[in-house]
Amino acid sequence: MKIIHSSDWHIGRALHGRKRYDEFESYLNWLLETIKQNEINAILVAGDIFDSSVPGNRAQELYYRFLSEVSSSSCRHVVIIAGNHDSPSFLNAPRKLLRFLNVHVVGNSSEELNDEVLVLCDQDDKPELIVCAVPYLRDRDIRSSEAGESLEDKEKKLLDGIREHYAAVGALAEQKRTELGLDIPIVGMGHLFTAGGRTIEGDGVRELYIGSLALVKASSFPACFDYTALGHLHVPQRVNGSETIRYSGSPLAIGFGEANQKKSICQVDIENGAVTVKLIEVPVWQKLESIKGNWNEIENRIGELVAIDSSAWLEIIYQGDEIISDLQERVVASVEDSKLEILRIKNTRLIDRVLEQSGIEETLDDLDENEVFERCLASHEVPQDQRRELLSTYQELLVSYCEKDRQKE
Ligand SMILES: [Mn+2]
Repeated sequence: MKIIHSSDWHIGRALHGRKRYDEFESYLNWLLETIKQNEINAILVAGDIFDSSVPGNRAQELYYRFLSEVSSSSCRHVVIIAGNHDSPSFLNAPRKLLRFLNVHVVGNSSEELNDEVLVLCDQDDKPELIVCAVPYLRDRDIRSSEAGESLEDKEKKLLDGIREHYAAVGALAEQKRTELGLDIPIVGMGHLFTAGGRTIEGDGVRELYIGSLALVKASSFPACFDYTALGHLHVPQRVNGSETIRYSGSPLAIGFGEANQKKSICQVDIENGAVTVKLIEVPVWQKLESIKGNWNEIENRIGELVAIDSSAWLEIIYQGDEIISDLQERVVASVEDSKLEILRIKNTRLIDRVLEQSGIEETLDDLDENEVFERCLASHEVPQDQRRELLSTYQELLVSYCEKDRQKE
């Protein structure tokens, strides 16, 4: 049994306003070729298929074209779970139709555990693999909140709920395997943040749960899982050093912070109970580079890139002491007649200086949601001892806002 595990495609996501459909298309074409060449039998996509809960038509076209092409290849099974960026009802809407292509979609968790425990059969209709396809578990899917609960109570309930959910699907998978009387592998899936996971600033990994303690432990996954295919973190990594509990990571660098990262997908081979995992590196179709430093350093690096006829997309972060008021003009002039494209210019010096005075040059783009709220608390002179609770209440509100499935009617 040869399986590919990928996640966090974020189809449709733009980078500082620059659309990236060519890269998404190149990735899906490459993935299809890789599946054919390596004679892969199943692909598991662990959430965040789309970047938005209302993906544009071009994003949808890429997704459906990939599904129709993959289903006519050696790949007998496609299993897709929703991530926190996906709309569960949007992913679920075509699920009955997609079943005819051997594509299984699990958009949300329901009372019916059978929907998450899939028995997949080979071409002779003989069961060959069980997949516990657990989607991103929304707070309301698992936790029944009560008035007057402390933050710690809420977090504990959430973690207990996630662990119990995995224990229940694991038990059901084992029960099904026993009933079948076949020694077939069980693979788990999930879209969550595990304790010890690595992220990179600016990678757009949205905080999933309220507070910071609610990180799922690797031991929450049942022992019967031969492999656990996770999504959400964009850096490819093992969980807790385990070879068989992994994040595949995103196939594209989602932000400049990931520019130098090697992206990969996991190929998981399961043969007579033995699991081997190898990483297949994803090619880079669009080079990204972040150039930081004083003006001389920035100018020199741009010069080097122009000389090699680079077509990289650049982020320029000016950190020099000298005050440069025409930074934008200088940068634009330095890439003139080249293939380089400037996506973002940040003048930290200017911000530092102006912040000392009035803060007016700071734009919303430079702050995340929590920082905006912290500024709000500061400007209203809210006492320090009240801020922690207000911030956690605000985060709770933010999570429930992000999790609302607006397209659902
Ligand atoms: Mn995610």
